[in-house]
Amino acid sequence: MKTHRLRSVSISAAVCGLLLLSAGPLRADNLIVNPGFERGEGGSIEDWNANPRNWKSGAKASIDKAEHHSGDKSLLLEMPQPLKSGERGFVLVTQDVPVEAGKSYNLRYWYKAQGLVKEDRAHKERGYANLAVWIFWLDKDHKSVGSPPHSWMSNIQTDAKDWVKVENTRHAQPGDGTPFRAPEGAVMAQIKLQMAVTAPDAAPKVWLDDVEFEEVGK
Ligand SMILES: [Ca+2]
Repeated sequence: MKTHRLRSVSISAAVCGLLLLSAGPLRADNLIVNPGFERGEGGSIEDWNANPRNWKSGAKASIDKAEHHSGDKSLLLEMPQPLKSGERGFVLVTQDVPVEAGKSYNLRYWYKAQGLVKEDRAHKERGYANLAVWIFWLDKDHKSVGSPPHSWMSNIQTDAKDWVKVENTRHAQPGDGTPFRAPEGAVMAQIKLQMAVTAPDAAPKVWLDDVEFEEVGK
């Protein structure tokens, strides 16, 4: 029987303590992961929450390889079939990003759109088809905080043949100013990209790319 005598080797435990110092601001860091929708295939959109159970009347979201602002892909929100009577189409894609209460953030994105329908208040029966972008502010228990607990950035109802940049806009809250300030108690911003359709004949397509959410001044 062989006995292997192992030489006693003094191994100094290498503790790789990474001291995270508060580095000075160099450039703005985009807090969105997979902002250009380059990672994902079909209905599998990495790092984003895209749950078909929340979608209605055939509206859907997917990674699109035909259109892109950056890279090779974009996010497509679409209503492939016109609605049946009384239906409402809806599709939602979200991402939660960490924020600090009291700090301000820029939100921008690029989009293209075809088939959107502008609401006509004199003819509400004609319905609408829009791209809406929201920020919902959430506390550590994932509950809404703030008054109001959200910022409605966009309510886009007109088409764009070419890529259009949207940055720090406000819809319906003109007094709020921009950029977007995280309210007291907020630890998370939920970025919501959604398309809603009530127009009976509409079959819109909206492409989104390069979603950027960054702390102001970083
Ligand atoms: Ca892209």
